[in-house]
Amino acid sequence: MADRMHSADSITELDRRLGIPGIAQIVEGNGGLPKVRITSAAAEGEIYLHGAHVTSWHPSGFGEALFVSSKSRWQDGRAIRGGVPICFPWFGDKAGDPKAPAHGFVRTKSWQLDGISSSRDAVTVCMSTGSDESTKQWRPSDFMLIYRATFGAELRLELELQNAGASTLRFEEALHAYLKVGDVRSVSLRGLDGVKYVDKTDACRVKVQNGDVLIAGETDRVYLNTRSDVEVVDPSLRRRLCVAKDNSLTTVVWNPWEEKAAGMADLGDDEWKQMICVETSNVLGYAVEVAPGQQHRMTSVLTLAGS
Ligand code: TA6
Repeated sequence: MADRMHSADSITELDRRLGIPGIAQIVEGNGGLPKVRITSAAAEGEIYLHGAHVTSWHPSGFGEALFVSSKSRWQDGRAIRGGVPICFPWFGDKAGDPKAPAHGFVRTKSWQLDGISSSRDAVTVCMSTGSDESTKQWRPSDFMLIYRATFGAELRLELELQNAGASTLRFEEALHAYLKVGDVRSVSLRGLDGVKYVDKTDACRVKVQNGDVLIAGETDRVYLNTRSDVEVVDPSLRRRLCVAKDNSLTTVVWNPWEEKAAGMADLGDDEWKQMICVETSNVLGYAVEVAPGQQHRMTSVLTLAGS
């Protein structure tokens, strides 16, 4: 398993082996962490080996779609604030284990870069990570996670879990996407009307969404049993960001708002206004169970359109 592969030589070696000249280069990113930088006709983008973390995607003709905090940390063992963190094998706090890292352990791990391929209109980066000593202190399971990120006119993210163990593996998962918006106070989210949700800002009470989702305070909701696309309508940037998904039965919507944001060291003071998280996921009562030798794949597809 790849871990701590950050020397300049190893980055150069990785680029020599897997880079595609003029299209995909492996270079040193923030904090000296290696990243794949994509510059194709269809889109530009970035993904770090640290957490297999996509930090940038902008399809040609549009600006950046993802939010990354100016105060984010860029170091082993810490999560990047923004982009698309991968939450696995639990979401939020680990039940009964307050010492366990929030959102699991793969977003703070260095993943292995397995390959980069390019077609006429998209570039696919494939990474993987699996169970090892560091994961077994939290979860005894044997597993392999494979992640394919395709950068093109759409951003397609596929997370595949392979159960390499002898017993059924139960887990939660989320692609915790931070979408960049002009002003979160003026956006509306379509596609969740009539859907039940758990309101984490109100003692986890279960409520029903009425109409579009508007953000007028701290928002932390898990929408349940929904396969629907979510469209973020952004009048300030005059665009619509759509999140479509497959094999996902929950959607998390989050914005910390002012007060909570002020308490977050890795988020700039006013930056909460420029982000909304819409998270393709399987969490809470919709955790996934995979039998030995079987796999499960969850997909999220981001698209941008003018409005
Ligand atoms: O996805 C929403 C959420 O679970 C919130 O409860 C909030 O904690 C957020 O994730 C960020 O979590 P983090 O561990 O990255 O600070």
